[in-house]
Amino acid sequence: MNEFLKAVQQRASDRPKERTGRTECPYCSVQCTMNLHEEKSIRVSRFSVSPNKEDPVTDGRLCVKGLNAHVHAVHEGRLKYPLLRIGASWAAVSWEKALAEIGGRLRTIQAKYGKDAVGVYGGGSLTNEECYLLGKFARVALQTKNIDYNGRFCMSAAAGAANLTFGSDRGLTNPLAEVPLAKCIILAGTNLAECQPTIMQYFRKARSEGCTIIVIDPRETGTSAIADLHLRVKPGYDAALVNGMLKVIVERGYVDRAFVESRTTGFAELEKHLRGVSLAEAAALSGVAPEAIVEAARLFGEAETGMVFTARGVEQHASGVANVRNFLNLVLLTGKIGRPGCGYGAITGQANGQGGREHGQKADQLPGYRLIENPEHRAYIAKVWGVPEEELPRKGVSAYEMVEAIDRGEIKGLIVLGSNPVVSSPNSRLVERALAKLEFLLVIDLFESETARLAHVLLPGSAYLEDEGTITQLEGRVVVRRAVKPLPGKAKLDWEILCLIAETLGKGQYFKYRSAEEIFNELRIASRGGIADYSGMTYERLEREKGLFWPCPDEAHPGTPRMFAERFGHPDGLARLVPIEHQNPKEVAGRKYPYLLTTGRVLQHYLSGVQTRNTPELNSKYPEPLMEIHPETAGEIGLVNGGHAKVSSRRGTIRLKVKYSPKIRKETVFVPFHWGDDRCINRLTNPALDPVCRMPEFKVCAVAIAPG
Ligand SMILES: Nc1nc2c(c(=O)[nH]1)N[C@H]1C(S)=C(S)[C@@H](COP(=O)(O)OP(=O)(O)OC[C@H]3O[C@@H](n4cnc5c(=O)[nH]c(N)nc54)[C@H](O)[C@@H]3O)O[C@H]1N2
Ligand SMILES: Nc1nc2c(c(=O)[nH]1)N[C@H]1C(S)=C(S)[C@@H](COP(=O)(O)OP(=O)(O)OC[C@H]3O[C@@H](n4cnc5c(=O)[nH]c(N)nc54)[C@H](O)[C@@H]3O)O[C@H]1N2
Ligand code: SF4
Ligand SMILES: [Mo]
Repeated sequence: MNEFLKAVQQRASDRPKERTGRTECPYCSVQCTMNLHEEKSIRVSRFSVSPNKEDPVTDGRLCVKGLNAHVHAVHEGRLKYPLLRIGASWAAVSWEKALAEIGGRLRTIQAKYGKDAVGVYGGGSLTNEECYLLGKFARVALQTKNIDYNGRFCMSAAAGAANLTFGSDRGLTNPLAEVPLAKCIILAGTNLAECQPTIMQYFRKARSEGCTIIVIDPRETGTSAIADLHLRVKPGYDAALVNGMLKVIVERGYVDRAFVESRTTGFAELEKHLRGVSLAEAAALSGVAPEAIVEAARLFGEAETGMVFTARGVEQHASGVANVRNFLNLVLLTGKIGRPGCGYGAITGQANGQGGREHGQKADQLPGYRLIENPEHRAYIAKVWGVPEEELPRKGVSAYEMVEAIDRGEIKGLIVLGSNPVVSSPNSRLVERALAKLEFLLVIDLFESETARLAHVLLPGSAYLEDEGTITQLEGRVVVRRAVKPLPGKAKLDWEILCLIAETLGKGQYFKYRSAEEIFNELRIASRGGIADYSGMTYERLEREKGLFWPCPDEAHPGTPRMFAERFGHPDGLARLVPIEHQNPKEVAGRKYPYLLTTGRVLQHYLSGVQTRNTPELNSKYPEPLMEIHPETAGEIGLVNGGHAKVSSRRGTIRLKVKYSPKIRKETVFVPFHWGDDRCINRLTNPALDPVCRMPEFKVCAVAIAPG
């Protein structure tokens, strides 16, 4: 047996077999902690969870997904053995055989077509250690430039905007504890009540202390229920709406002149641009009454303190970066950042949505938020990894563009870890078609996902209960998650699998880790001096101090809960105001496709749904996608509540159950995206990409609707 594999297996048998202890929810970015309990009887084990009252963020609150998260992890249907495709079926094989197959296939493809012919596709559910390792694996073990991850579909627009405007990107600039200090809060395109339910308490508390809450969303949600003012923007028109607000802010003298002068550049250009903006046009474009725009501007402008939060509703557009930058203009013009109760937050999505975009699994990036095209950054990381700088690949392409390259035959082999692109990518029919063309697809998952079904080799990876590592939650706080349960069957830890494949490719000397902590200690060095500097963090400190906020550049540093108190991240320390021209969405409603489709989430399901559809406690409450539609619009089309509709875009047609939603905009329908096959709404969505960050336009496309 391969010595390396022997060592991995020895470690597995040495690990404690305890099955109870403190863990963290694998789902959203709040990272609620909880205690897992096992009740053993002779034949079966029953698992349950209880809240952790000492949680630093949630005081022990858990949402329905967290309460049931363990169910998928202990599910009988978990993958337990490496599987090899034989014709239309799978054969369970040993790790030796699976690794030999993987090594052989990858080597053959790279010898025949070049190093870049193998791509790597990662995810934001992975720990920091695994995200870091995946980037290193692509650049050092495979030496391919083609690596990217599902965060392109998630945080990329907010990250792009924050980097351009502030010179640094951390989801929330302030800790959640400061939310109740804000006197006016704008929640734009974020449905916290269903997507991060356990932090709603902060917003409720703010409200009870006199804060005014403005929600910007085309439909009614659990979040809009707490709003004092709900602006039902037409999908795709946030930038136009904000231009209207900015105009009012300038004209009515709500600009914080001292802040603008001392902390920003670009005011003159922005002011000039706003002179050309008409409130009437902003209202007509965005579908929000001019009086409501003025009122929103007044409330935010007059408030002493205030915060703006955005999420995917504003960001998942082909103009996502510009949309977010306009909200940042609002924050900067009114001087509402860098002090208590004043700041901006891009609500991160996945468990490790934040850390996942910092340590090198992005096409253009190296660890610590460094850039792969920057000569100094390359030299530093090459030294940490012990490889010549010239051998590090250059920048690759974004997630959806990687799929297009597969479709064109330029990428022949792909490794997918922690994502299900067949369900979660826009224009998902193309993704299915492209992945089916691959000469070799390796998927490492917990279940046979829609993507895994197309694999040639399917490896059983680790769930959150089994896998130790650090996660950077939405505040920018890094926390340690400990393993509380052994792996099922022959499954292995995700990071061990990467090390094993590296060994098979003859690069084992760069991947000799014995624990996640050892990987973290290397990540700390790799991040030193970078924007996202973790070098002062140790597992011991992270546990003792209940997490640390980055940057944390040395072991005596307390971490940075509030960003930008004195300066922004650009070399001159100033933030950039910028004029934003409104752009129409890539598809507007027309004769053939007269309605607008927007997509998103429901409380009970998570992303592509592989984990939550395998959780009966959640799935039974919301078993199929419902299309939310205004009853009047439904009446015009001839649809009834609970009946079915056929929905078509330029890319395809699917059939969905109808749900009346009296407060959604009349031209807009909303469909959640947690299902595959003929219930996959991404068969309809538009893959038009943002020019800066390559985010697809998930949040608006034109559709036709008929009874069906
Ligand atoms: N229950 C649950 N929670 C989750 C997840 C999940 O799958 N399920 N996923 C996690 C992840 S990865 C993420 S990224 C976050 C996402 O969290 P959110 O971004 O809050 O979730 P979405 O439902 O995608 O979109 C939010 C809102 O945007 C609105 N919207 C649509 N189009 C527009 C528009 O053009 N402008 C504006 N202003 N609003 C618009 C939608 O109506 C929706 O209510 O949630 C995280 N939490
Ligand atoms: N229409 C539409 N599409 C969207 C969005 C939208 O709002 N609308 N939102 C986008 C957003 S924000 C996101 S984040 C993406 C996400 O979409 P995906 O990237 O597809 O995310 P998941 O469903 O989390 O996929 C995770 C896969 O990895 C597996 N998995 C989970 N945890 C682990 C682990 O620890 N180890 C291993 N080995 N496997 C694991 C799961 O079983 C699942 O098959 O979807 C995007 N797609
Ligand atoms: S899904 Fe989010 S809010 Fe719900 S328990 Fe998990 S981490 Fe907490
Ligand atoms: Mo996301």
